[in-house]
Amino acid sequence: MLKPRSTITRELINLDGLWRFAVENPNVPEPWKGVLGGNLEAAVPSSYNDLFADQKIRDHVGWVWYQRTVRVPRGWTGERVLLRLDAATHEGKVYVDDVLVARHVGGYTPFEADITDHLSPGDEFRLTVGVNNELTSATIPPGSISVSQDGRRQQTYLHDFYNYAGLARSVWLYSKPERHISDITVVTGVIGRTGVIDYSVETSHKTPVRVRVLDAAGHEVSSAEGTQGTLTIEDVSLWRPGVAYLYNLVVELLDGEDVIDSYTEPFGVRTVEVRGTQFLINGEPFYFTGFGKHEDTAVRGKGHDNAYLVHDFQLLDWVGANSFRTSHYPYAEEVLEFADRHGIVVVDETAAVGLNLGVQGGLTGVGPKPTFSPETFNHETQAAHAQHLREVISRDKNHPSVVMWSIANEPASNEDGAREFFEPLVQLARELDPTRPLTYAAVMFATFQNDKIADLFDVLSINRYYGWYIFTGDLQSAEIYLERDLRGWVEAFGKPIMMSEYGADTMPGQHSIWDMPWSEEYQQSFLDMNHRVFDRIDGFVGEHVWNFADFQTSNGIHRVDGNRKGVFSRDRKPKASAHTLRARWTGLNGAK
Ligand code: GCB
Repeated sequence: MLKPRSTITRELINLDGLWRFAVENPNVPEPWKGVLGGNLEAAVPSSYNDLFADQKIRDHVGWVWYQRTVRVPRGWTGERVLLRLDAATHEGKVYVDDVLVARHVGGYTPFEADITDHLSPGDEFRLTVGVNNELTSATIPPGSISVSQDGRRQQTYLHDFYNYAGLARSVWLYSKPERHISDITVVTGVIGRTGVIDYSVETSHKTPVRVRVLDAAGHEVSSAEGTQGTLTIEDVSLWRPGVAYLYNLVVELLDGEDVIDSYTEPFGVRTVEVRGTQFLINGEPFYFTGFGKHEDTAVRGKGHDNAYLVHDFQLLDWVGANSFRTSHYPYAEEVLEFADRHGIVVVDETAAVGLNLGVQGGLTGVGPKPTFSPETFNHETQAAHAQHLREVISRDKNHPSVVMWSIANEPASNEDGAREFFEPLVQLARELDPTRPLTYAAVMFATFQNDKIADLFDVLSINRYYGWYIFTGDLQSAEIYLERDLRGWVEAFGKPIMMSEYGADTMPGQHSIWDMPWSEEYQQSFLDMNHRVFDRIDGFVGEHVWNFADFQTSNGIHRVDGNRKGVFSRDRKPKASAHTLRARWTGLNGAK
């Protein structure tokens, strides 16, 4: 699905701002049929949960309603008119006046509605969006709903971040011509100093297509005709980690000499390959330094915010990070575009987090029921996962910053049924994108001896908390067990291996001269211990600390206003460990 853009044939109106807001009310069964009651307003984009001083809204399980009026520009006569929601977490229903025009399940991917036939240019209409935050065994991520003694519906889930919901990304009204470009795929290669670009274009009608490549200065450097083909760029400027270079692919639909639709897709020329135990970008070994992140800030929840976007990337640069993982869901497209422009490497993760009932068994890893079974996570869950994969890869396939897909975080890959669940998904991901390596982040209970799916993937991403959840405060034992564990994976699979999570909760201002968990010094020593181990292992391709910043979670006795494993606080102040990482990573310079 193409991101809406303004071009010479397309116009774009941003609908962000303050919308009327109401929580579902059994006395108003069809709230879209009139003006929403009450006097609440919600900011878009933002999660709604933390906006209001009302626990009932924060804890609500079910539908909430957003509403505003919109006018279709008079000049859009003859054009197709579309609404596009970058995300409605986790399910959205869109009404134009009284009419349902779109329904979409999946909280972190965009969807749109063609509303041309419901309106005339110049008309004003009532736009109402219902958003549902429920997670079940048929959603990705999964969850379950129970009813408390006093009749309240309560949402539980198996992932460690707060279930923020609402319209956390932008909403758009846009126009495109009747005969239009509907999709573009760009795959890049390099031969010597020549960039080789395989492109393919999908169109609504059979119409001649012209494509042109413009360099960063706007000069045309290559062109071709037809819906698919190969373009070459002589003396190509590569997209490199830390040194981004983007070209523009201008795609035009032609009717004789007339351009009837035009769309510009930025792209970078780079290659990604796993060879032996190396992860290669442009044929050169790449060592990941960085973090698992979250979309999470105070008040906004998961609401996209450009100020935080800029600042977070500044901090990544300051600390010497060259990459991050979009743990545990695909982030707003603005984030990937920014990474494309600034040369930050991204491991793009799906929202498949919590496919693991073993976590309910604490450190035993044995849950109350098997994770994969007809009663627990089943064909319906798998179908939702497959649909989510299709949407993520279709949205993100042209971003040069994205070098690998992580198709799940901490699934029960050690349990029976894991292979049957994941093998078809791996196959699907490879069909959708044969060019990028695949990984998943392996949970503590999945060891090199009992994991059932690692051989299906290209890169081993390992989440481990030696020195935190086990051997708490005993870094000497932690070091021995961590090394043994990682070496086991290396020897069993012979694939590149990276640490996709390691971290220790830390309260800023807590200090100790001892190995004292929660102190700033302990977080530093914990990281140092991990790094000593990584540096002793051949075939190690990277380290992503958990987490970039503190983030909100559901309530728990081991959470203090959320998860405190951030190297930065939630408001992005460095803990002492930020300086430890900075010293190491600016030294490594990504050139390990
Ligand atoms: C994990 C999860 C992550 C949690 C983290 C923790 O293994 O992947 O989502 O936040 O552990 O801090 O417990």
